[in-house]
Amino acid sequence: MTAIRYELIKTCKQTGARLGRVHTPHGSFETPIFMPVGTLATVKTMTPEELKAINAEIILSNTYHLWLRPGEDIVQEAGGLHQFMNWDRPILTDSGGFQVFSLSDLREIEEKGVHFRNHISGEKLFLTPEKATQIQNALGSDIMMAFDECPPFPAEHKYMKDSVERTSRWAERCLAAHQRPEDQGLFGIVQGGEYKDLRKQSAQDLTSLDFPGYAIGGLSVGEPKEIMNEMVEYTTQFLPTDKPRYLMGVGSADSLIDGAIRGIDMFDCVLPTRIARNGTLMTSQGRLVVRNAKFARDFSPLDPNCDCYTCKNYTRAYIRHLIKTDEILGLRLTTYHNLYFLLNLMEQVREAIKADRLGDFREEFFENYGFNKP
Ligand code: PRF
Ligand code: ZN
Repeated sequence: MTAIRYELIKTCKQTGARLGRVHTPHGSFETPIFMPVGTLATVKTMTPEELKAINAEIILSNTYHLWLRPGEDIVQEAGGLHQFMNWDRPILTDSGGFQVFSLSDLREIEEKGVHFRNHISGEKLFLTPEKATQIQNALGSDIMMAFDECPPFPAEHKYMKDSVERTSRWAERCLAAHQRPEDQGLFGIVQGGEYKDLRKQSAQDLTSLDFPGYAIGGLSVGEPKEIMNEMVEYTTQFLPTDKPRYLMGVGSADSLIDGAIRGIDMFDCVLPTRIARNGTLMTSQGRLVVRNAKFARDFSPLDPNCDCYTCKNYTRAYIRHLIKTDEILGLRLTTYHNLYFLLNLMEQVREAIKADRLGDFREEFFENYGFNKP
């Protein structure tokens, strides 16, 4: 009867990373996994066929954006988000909590919800846990997220404690408002910033509510990487081992590996698609800024070790030209490569877990990527 089920397949003997499988009403996927972001019911520049060609198994979309445009009623009338956008694999929707805080100025938080201005029209809006849940029920995503507050870094302990407690009350209200538990799973989101006592309190509050999965939110908001890793490592001990764990908004290659090593199963981030559109590529040798003049006559592929469509057929010089002249094909080719790169990286992470060698894989990868810190 539950929409989402997690199956733990094995843990890596070298690192403790988890290899698992998440079952949803639109099929299952192996974890750890990266979810490309399709904010407005499209992963910018990519058709669903292209996403499938690079083995995207689940994508993320946004409650807040789809509520404003085109409106969840229209998506529902289309038959739900899967039908509306022609994507028949799993979809996760974020609740709007984070977007309200990151996109809108003039917001005011009260117990009932958040007042803010529409970032497009300036119109005054009010989002509540019930409303965020109702919108996600109308969209019909496989995995819905609870409506939370993601405070900025750094925030004072007193503020964070009040916020964590409010987020727990909101999570309970989301569960109560949820109308489709049989075909949509609602995940709770642990907050608490850089404070261990609050991370523990938040995780304990949420796990007592028995969600089918848990996210770790409030990280990758400007804190040093060491703090993020420490908080992830600390928080997972309070999460059940038989439910998926999702680290929200994290998508750099090194952080995906370091998150997997700490027991994270799911990740999402606009990073690969966003930086692709301004000409920054993720490669096995680190980041490459293809706009640089030094690539004007470079007729080699973006990443000589990549066998994606872009790398098999086009040169750095050509892609640099497309990006500098704002040609649409440039955006498509760079987005395709960056997503391929990260999805392929996660495939390698899963293979390394199967072989109990994720620690060795991390060393090799970081060596080539030009990082070499623990
Ligand atoms: N909450 C929600 N979405 C998010 C975050 C969060 O804390 C983050 C934090 N990096 C990204 N996306 N609801
Ligand atoms: Zn490539």
